[in-house]
This record gives sequence, C-alpha cells and structure tokens, in this order.
Amino acid sequence: TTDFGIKEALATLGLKDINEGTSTGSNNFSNGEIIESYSPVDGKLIGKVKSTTKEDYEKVMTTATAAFQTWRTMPAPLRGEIVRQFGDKLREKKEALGKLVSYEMGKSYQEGLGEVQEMIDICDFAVGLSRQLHGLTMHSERPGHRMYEQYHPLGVVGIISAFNFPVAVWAWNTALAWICGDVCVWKPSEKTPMCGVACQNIAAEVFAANDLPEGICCLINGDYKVGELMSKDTRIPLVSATGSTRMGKIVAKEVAGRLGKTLLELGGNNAIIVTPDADIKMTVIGAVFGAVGTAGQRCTSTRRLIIHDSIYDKVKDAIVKAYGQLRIGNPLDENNHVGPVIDKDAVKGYQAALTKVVEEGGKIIVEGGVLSGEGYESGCYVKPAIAEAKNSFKIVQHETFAPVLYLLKYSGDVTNALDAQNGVAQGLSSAIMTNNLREAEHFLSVQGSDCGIANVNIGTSGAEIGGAFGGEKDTGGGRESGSDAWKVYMRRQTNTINYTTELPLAQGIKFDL
Ligand code: UN1
Repeated sequence: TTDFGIKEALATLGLKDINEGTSTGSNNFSNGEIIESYSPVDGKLIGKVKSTTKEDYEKVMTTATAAFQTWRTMPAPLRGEIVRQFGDKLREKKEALGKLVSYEMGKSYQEGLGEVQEMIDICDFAVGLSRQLHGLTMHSERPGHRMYEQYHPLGVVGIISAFNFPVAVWAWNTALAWICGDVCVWKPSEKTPMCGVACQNIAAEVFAANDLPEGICCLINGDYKVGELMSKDTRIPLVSATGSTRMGKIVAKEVAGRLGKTLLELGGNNAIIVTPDADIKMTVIGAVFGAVGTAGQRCTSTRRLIIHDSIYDKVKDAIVKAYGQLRIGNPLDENNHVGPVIDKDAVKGYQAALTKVVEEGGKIIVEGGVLSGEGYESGCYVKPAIAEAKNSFKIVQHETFAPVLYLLKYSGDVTNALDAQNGVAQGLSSAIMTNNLREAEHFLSVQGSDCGIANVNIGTSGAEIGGAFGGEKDTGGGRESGSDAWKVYMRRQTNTINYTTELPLAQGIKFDL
C-alpha cells in the first residue's frame, strides 16, 4: 500500500495504518464488531473501524441532541463561517482524501479529486446560502396585521450514504444541514468506512478550533441494522438516504410510519437519446464517460443508449471503437480510464447481467469478462461491455451497478425514443443528443423526459452541485444539493402579528362578546 502515496494519505487524514490498529475517528463511540475495509484496487486490507452498537448509538444521539441546542441558536451566517472553514480544510486535504476515495472505492484518482471538489463546491454554495435562508412576506387581509414565514432548524438529520460517492453525498447533506442549524448523524456505507472516518476527522478539527461541540457532526458505522436505528428514531425528523430502491423503500416505510421526513436519492436507469441530428463525436464522449466512469457505479451512469435507426450503425461503430481504447487497471495510475468495481458481489452482478441479456435475446457486441493476472489480483476488475438489447428486457429494466451499456434502436420521431426513455421504473437522469431545436424542446417539455435531470448535448452523469439533484418514480423523489433543496432541512413557520388594539377575525367572521 505504499504505492501511489496511500500510506501518506492515510496519515494526513488521521487514519491508522492497518498495522497500527483500529481507526475510531473523532467523536466516535463505536465499540461493536470490527469492520475490515479491503481495497478493490489491490485486494489489500486498508484498515479497520468498529461498528456502532445500540448502546453506542444512544451515546451518539445524546451528544447530537445536546449539540443541537447550541448550534441552532448560532446565527446562520456564523454557521456559514464554520462551513467556510470546513471547505478550506477540504482544499488542504483534497489530494489525500481524493486518493483515499480512489483506493477504498475504486474510482479513478481524477474522479476521486472530482468528488472532493464537489464537497468544496457545496461548502461554497452553503456559505452564500447561510445569508439567504429566505421566507416570504404576505399581505394580511386584516388591517394592522403583518404576515411572514420563517425557516427554523429541524434537529438531528440522519444521513445514510452509499459506497459509490463515499464522501460527496455526505457533504451535500451536511453542508446544507449545518448552515440550516441542524446537527448530523452519518452512517457511511460499510464498504467505505475509512472515508467516513477521514471526513469525521476533518470536520472535527474545524469544530474543535471553533470551540464548538463535536456532536454537530456524528459518525456511526455498520450495515443496514445501524441505519434502521435512525429510521425508527423519533428524535430524527429527517432521514436522507442514498442507495438502492430496495433500501429506500424500507427506509421510507419506516420513517413515514412515524411521520418523519425522508430525502431519498435511489436508483437510476439513465438513457441518452441519440437522434439523427446528434453530433456523433460529442455523443461518443458523453456516452462512454457516462457508461464506464466510476466503472458504471454512479446513480447517474449511462445504462441505455436509444439510437435512431438511420444513424444506429454509425454510432454503434464509433462507440465500439472508443471502447477498444479503454485502459482498465489501477485507478490511482492516471493512465487508466477504468478502475475496479467495488467488490466481488458487484462482479457477480455484472456477470449475471451479461448472461441474462443473452438469455433474453440480446447480443453482446463488446465482450465483457473479469480480468486476472498481474495488477488484477483483487478480482474486481471487469471489462466494460456493450449489448444490443430491447427496452422490454427484464435486465434492461433493472439497474445493474457495473459498466454494462445497452444499445436500443428507435425509429420514427423522438416521441418513440421518449417512450423507451421513460419506460422504466426509475427516473433520475436523462439526456438527448441533438442539434434540432424541436427535438430538444420536446424532450424538455411536459411530454418529454420524466426524470429529475434532463440534459441536452451532455451526458447523464456529472451533475453540478448548483442544481437540485434527484429524481422521480423509483428514484425516490428527493432533491439534495443546490437550488432550494435546503428547505427540506428546515421547518417552516407562518407568523401573523397584530399591531392594533382590535382583534378582527380572518374571513370577516363576526364573534362579538
Ligand atoms: C450518485 O451517483 O450518487 O452527477 C451521485 C453525477 C455526480 C453525482 C452522482 N455529480 O454523476
């Protein structure tokens, strides 16, 4: 693990080398079973953390609820100042954290750095927002009355995040929740626990330097059972969960059962529509990065290309050619385009998808396969594959978290492509490649894409933090990150003030005593 400066990165992030023991991180009460984190890059043990028991969880909740009492009374722009400092710390540690993300999760170093950049960006966004938590004022129908609304902090926000964006998704939630006056309890994926401890350490430094209670930022470790503690906990008014649709449905039911709020960011089955007026070169870049970036493990990864029959062969040939140039290997080596998938289970899911698509009548046009031999010892490196398929195939309807791309053909006008694009259970990201204004506008219209994200002449992945991020249908309906996504982290209050000596009733009701 001394290769590519991993040892140094771990030290910079306050993480213990595997020989030194368990990384507990700051403000961590975890005492449970050991979780070992193995790198999909080289199969080596990176480190260990302890999982959170029910008793540990109670301690976390006690510090979090106590910290909320302090944090919520601090003026929002001053909370913004803390988030600004946190963003600066992230700038300092960008290379180390980006490297750890790459090593523990398997995405390319460039994408690891990109992920940390998203954290920095959301901090900047949140700092500005801390002076803009605006409510409206309304004109009262009663004389001498004033009406307005205001937003107050919500309380303890529970965050459940996935392995694929092991640090950024947490930051999208915390940076906003913090300026909103909430405190956070985070359960990172048990597949990327070291990233969780690293982030906790960075945040802890900032809170300590400002004499603020660390309970503002809490970390819990473990599998779904630990997440369940939060779903059931009435002290947590909002649970923000990112992951599979299956997980989201369980969390949604549990939290709704106690009338709590959820913010769900679940699966996608994202397509790019390629019309006869598409720029082929741009299409290839967008589609290939979308399908193989993060080894096809983004929620926004491109899974389907819906190509017009008149240009089908041309696009297919160009994409197949581009796949021929992909270099698969150690993601810390910047010569490689594609790193490993997260673990051997993901490899199995990938293999099953390729078997199923053939069983259903599809045709593989770029062969897949698991790589072995030198540099591939972890057993997690797979070849990005392409199959010609039909939208109706069960496997095409399913989100396989791996680099498998399906080519679908459409004929006639763009409405036929849209039927296929919208004809899946998920509704996260979508794109159209066209220089035809009518097609582009139709795609964006009410009759167009039914997804939370709809792009013209760019791919499905790589959303910026300034926009609200999330999607419809099986994607869960939540929006996080930019725009007015902050509102879900606050409680809204409508206030009416009477500054007269009379008490007129609304709706003109007479009630004389
Ligand atoms: C995810 O996969 O959970 O749009 C989020 C993108 C990234 C975020 C993806 N900014 O690809």
